Amino acid sequence: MNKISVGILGVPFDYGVKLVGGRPGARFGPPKIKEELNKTLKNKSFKDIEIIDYGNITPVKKDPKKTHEKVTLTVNKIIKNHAIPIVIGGGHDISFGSSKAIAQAYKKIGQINIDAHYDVRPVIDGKITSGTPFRRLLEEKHLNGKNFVELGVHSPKVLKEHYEYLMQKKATVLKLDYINKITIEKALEKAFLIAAKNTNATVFDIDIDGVQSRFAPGCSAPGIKGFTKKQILKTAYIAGKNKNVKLFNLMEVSPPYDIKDKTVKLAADLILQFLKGLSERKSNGS
Ligand SMILES: [Mn+2]
Repeated sequence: MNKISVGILGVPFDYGVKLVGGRPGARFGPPKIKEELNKTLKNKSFKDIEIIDYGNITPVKKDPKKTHEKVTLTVNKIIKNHAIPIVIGGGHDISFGSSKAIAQAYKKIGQINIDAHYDVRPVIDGKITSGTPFRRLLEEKHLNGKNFVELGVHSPKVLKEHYEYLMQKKATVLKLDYINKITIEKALEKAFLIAAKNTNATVFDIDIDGVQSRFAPGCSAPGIKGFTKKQILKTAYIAGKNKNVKLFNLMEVSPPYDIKDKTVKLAADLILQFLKGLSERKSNGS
């Protein structure tokens, strides 16, 4: 019986957060989250899953584009080794690099993003900020809007023109209030169907700022509103279980703003839930 391989890659880079005017600090996320994860994995291993640490990308200083290119190359390598990558940020701009690798490998992809924001800001004057990853994926045709689902937006600060851009691209937006009305399970069921329609792989993203600040204070832009801890853990489990999911991007955890390692611990728990889901994917024979 073959094991499922998982490749964990850290990207300690938050220059994109600085460029958008946010509070940098997410570059400290990968080592802290890995440390926490390894502590837990010592006592709790998944017998059907082999976990390989691919280390951390050495970022190209003040150069998101080149850093993302390095991410794409390494994620390609992980895929070639038949492993499912889990990419830990860093700023959310990094997801462009990892999702692009999945698009190269699988041709047609779907993308699900759990986030307080849309992250479809345009790249102005070549400035690739942490608010741009999905705009870039859509514009560079790695992703078709019809297979893109955003879950959890609630902030009154999100721009109307970004919403309109998404509608024009035929993307799907499920706002927090609506998700709470229909339940997170139902919302994800919808999201995964949309992402899988006529595609070969689905990418699953969590921006930790989509979670309520009482559970995840350690990020650039914490908000009082958002998903609960229970909800977000459920999303990672469901994503792990879904056989179409070929990449998990876990972004924006910023240890310098964390309180008692709450956010780092939550991030490690999210990976564990994803792994738990993956191990069940296996036993389903899928
Ligand atoms: Mn984001």
